[in-house]
Amino acid sequence: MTSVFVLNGPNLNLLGGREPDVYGTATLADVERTCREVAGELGLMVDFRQSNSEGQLVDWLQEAGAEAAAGRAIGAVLNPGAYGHTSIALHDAIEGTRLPLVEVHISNVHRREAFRQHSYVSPVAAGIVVGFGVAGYPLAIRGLHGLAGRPAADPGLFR
Ligand code: CA2
Repeated sequence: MTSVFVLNGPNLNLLGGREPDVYGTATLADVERTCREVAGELGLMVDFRQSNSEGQLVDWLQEAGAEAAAGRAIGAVLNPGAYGHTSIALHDAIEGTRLPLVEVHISNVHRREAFRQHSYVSPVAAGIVVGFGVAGYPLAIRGLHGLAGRPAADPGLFR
């Protein structure tokens, strides 16, 4: 069975606790459940992970890239958290493995502080889902599934 990786970066383990006005009240366990439901509808398994460590996320992106290259995964949904705004290493891991990836941010980062309005992940993402709350995760899985099988060199263009 084909899988989809859903990777979460720093502090997303805190979801559902503080800052409900920004991030809502759903926990990361709730997000995982929703991802499994939508992936199940699409005939996909979910590999759902969270880490506060940049290097761990790089390792997981490389693993997801190898699984995608082998045809065992359709790619990854990534909420990079704050590393999206800072990490060239995440950018390089995605680009270097040609991993089909959809970037998710729960909040609309473009309505927030200037430092959240740049992403090192976006230029190497096939698609971006921003500002829909945790509903962005199932949207991203559906979007990635819709892109699956398109040429890797042109993953983001619909013709
Ligand atoms: O909107 C998003 O999904 C973010 O990736 C969330 C990150 C933030 O640094 C990005 O700019 C946008 C923060 C992760 C969640 O942090 C929490 C902190 C306290 C309580 C709940 C979540």
